[in-house]
Amino acid sequence: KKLVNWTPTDIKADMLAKYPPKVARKRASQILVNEALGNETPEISANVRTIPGIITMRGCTYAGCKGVILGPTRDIVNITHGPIGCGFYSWMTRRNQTDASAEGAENFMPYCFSTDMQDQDIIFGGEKKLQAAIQEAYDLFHPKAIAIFATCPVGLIGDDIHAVARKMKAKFGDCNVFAFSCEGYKGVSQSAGHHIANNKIFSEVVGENDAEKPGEFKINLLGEYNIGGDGFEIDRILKKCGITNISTFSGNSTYDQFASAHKADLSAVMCHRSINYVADMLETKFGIPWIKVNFIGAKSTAKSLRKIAEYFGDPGLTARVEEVIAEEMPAVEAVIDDVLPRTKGKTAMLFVGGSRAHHYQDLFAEMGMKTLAAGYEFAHRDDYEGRQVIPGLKVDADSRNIEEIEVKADEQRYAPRKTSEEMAKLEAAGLKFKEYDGLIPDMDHQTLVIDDLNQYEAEKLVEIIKPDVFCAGIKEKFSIQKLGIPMKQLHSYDSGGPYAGFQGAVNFYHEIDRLVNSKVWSYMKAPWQENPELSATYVWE
Ligand code: CFN
Ligand code: HCA
Repeated sequence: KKLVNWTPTDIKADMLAKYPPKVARKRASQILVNEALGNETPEISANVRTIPGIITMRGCTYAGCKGVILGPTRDIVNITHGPIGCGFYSWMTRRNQTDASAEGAENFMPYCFSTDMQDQDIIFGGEKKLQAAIQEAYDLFHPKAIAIFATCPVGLIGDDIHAVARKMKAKFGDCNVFAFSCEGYKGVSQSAGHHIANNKIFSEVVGENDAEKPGEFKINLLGEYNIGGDGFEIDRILKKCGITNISTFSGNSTYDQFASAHKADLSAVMCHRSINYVADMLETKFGIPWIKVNFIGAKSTAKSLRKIAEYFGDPGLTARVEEVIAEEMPAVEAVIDDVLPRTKGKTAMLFVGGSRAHHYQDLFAEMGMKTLAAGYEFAHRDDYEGRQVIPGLKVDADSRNIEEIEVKADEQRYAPRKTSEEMAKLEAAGLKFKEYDGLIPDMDHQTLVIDDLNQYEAEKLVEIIKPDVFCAGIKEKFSIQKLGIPMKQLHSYDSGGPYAGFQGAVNFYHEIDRLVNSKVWSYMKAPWQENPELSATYVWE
């Protein structure tokens, strides 16, 4: 069935119609009917504050720092300085897996460490309580490192968490203690939290262990968080190819992996949004170049392996990569052949974080499914546009001024897309540029690209377009399903995964096939089915 009397431009207008004029103007710049053509990528407004009152899908800076970046490192004790809710709700909800099976390996991830601030701590200050918590964690576990994360009230009352960290580090002598000013309200979204976390890991930990790492073709895998075991599948494939992953930021990671990252030959960047600046800093400080990869989708996995092999230029590695692809692809193709008659022509919408709304389109394309609308919660313009990056950009590492850092880093990246002559001139002047894929140029014409989608617009999109599957997070899960549309969580993968690499692609094909072909959704009555006047204007045939 196809919507016949509405164009994407009409849909955009309909979504904006109910807003007050000022809100409509702002949202209009974040909703794009895609008309990307060759070098002409249209501009979208991104990484701007959500309008108060709108029910955003976004998370906070604390979530980005503690939950996303540091959460998956198993041998650092992560203490949340704040009321217990912040620690509790970021405790194991992201499904980042780890493998601590090696003898003697430490794993603090199952614990939830928090200072559990109370009213009196807010009134009289929480530094003493924090100091006691650090001491307690040290006495109990003797970890290599303790990290402290500020929540909103800590910033408001002005506890000096950095001073406490310095004092305890000096006191212990054998345990690195560092703190993150990642109060939830800082910045625009969780993206600011990634930046705060990564800057500190870079300045406090990277480069600490200078011992050579064994193995050939050494890479860092940046921006892979081992959700649902994705990182395990990628590591299986890399190992099979003879590529040595010495450090993942930060899925299945350890303190020592960060400390040794400067010993790699190449950084491969999976999620650009959460870590591009670390790739740049590794290049500037240690001379390690980086390339963009994507292990979501079987074809993208093959392409990424070839890209890594091409970088090393070793005939043995190139041959081995081809062998691995040839070995893995038949199982993938067999499942595609099976599901394709049932999935071909179906439609999807993806509104997820800062990279998956883009990466997962490859998996849907492999199943013959079209993405009609997509967008990020908090990505920046470079993720949408795939613009050139100038390696070696200077980032101010003072994490207290994160808004300025994020804006400065963006300004350096969003020089308007250059013509080839302009590029040649700049390259002759010694500047190097990188191109990577962007969501906008990769999507079809007349699709909708929407930044920071909200509850109201999500329902409107579903009402008008009725996709076969909607992908987002837990806050969207049930409101979408109540509209009779299957909803797949692409953050936590619901209870599934891995979806990365070859075996992950097979898992995904099976799950989506089951989801979009289940009759159960037709038993749900959406509001517009009970009140037909709501959708009377949309004609389907
Ligand atoms: S694992 Fe990553 S892939 S790190 Fe980032 S931008 Fe979040 S936690 Mo949720 S699923 Fe999501 Fe990405 Fe990178 Fe995850 S799309 S929102 S902050 N994300
Ligand atoms: C976060 C983490 C999150 C939330 C997912 C969701 C994740 O942003 O705090 O909304 O379902 O992947 O766990 O993105």
